[in-house]
Amino acid sequence: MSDNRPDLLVVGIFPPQVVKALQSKFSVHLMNESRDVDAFLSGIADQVRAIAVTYSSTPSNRRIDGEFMRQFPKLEIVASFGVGYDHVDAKWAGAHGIVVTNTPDVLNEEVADTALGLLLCTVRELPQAMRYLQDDNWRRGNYPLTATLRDRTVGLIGMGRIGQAIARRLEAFAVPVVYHSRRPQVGVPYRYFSRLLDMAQSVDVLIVIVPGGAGTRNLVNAEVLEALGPAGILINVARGSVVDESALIAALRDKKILSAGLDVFVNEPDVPKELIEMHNVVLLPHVGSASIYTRAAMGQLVVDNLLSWASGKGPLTPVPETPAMP
Ligand code: NAP
Ligand code: 8YV
Repeated sequence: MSDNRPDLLVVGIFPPQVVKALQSKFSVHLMNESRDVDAFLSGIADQVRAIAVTYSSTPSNRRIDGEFMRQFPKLEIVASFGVGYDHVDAKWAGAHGIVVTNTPDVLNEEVADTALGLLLCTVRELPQAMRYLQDDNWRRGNYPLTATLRDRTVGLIGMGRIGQAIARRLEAFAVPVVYHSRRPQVGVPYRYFSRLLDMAQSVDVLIVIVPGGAGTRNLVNAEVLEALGPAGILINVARGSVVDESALIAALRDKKILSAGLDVFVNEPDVPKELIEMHNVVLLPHVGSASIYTRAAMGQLVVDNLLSWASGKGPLTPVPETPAMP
């Protein structure tokens, strides 16, 4: 320890204002700036009491699993940037007295906006129409007519914080909403399906907004896509792992579903070539929460969690798997 501030390891790339705020209260070690990561980590392992981590698409980032956390005998808290924390083994952390925090709620509206934007772009082929204009095709004729949101029912896979923000927007579009989750969500007016397959059979759009990780891996598989049917549209703003990517590619290629709008992929930032070359997809580079405003709020919540923990008051937004107090 260089002074009496707690030693904090930063994994992944944080906005500069977050790093600055952390540097004023912690002795900060930036893993992504080290040339020899293993030597860097073993040099600070005995001092690190806190980790700040981003769910990042950069290959240099690491999963915060038991093997990683075990290196730091004094580790007390892992503060993750983002609401999804499938890159952190929270169960292992909880079993070893380490608290994990995430950044819920502050991004709900942004991600819901992105989901609706992606849905509209996918149904009405708006990015494809723009490319048509840019390629100077308009003077040869109008862009072909597209599908519509009218007469569609949307099935949300997940009716949590962001799911409910998406549903509210769909209500304003006069689009009927139904949902699937493991148990009914108290206080929402939408029809609940306990079986995803039943819901896929009765809707025209599926929007995926559940956590990633083992519990949801390949939840949307070939059978679900087949049930969605040839007019069906899949929107994924959750995690790539929730959708069987090979089954999705096959379903799009074989016209088992109409189209897909994807903000997330199995192996980011690698996106399968087959998807990139398809016409009936809209693909985004994981930008669900990526506005200056919302990323600042998420960064601030990471800082506030760490400050609250360091002051002895306990973290503000611990995840359910880990203890609420330091
Ligand atoms: P949340 O409030 O915890 O809601 C999660 C929902 O998923 C709940 O309705 C939950 O209901 C359901 N669920 C969980 N496990 C399930 C399972 N195995 N099968 C079916 N339903 C399941 O989470 P949130 O704040 O809305 O965030 C959701 C996820 O969105 C995050 O975890 C993250 O991965 C993703 N996300 C992506 C972006 C982006 O940039 N694209 C941005 C933010 C978040 P039950 O517990 O009753 O099943
Ligand atoms: C961010 C996200 O892309 O919150 C999440 O779960 O996926 C996004 O908001 C991510 O957290 C940035 O690291």
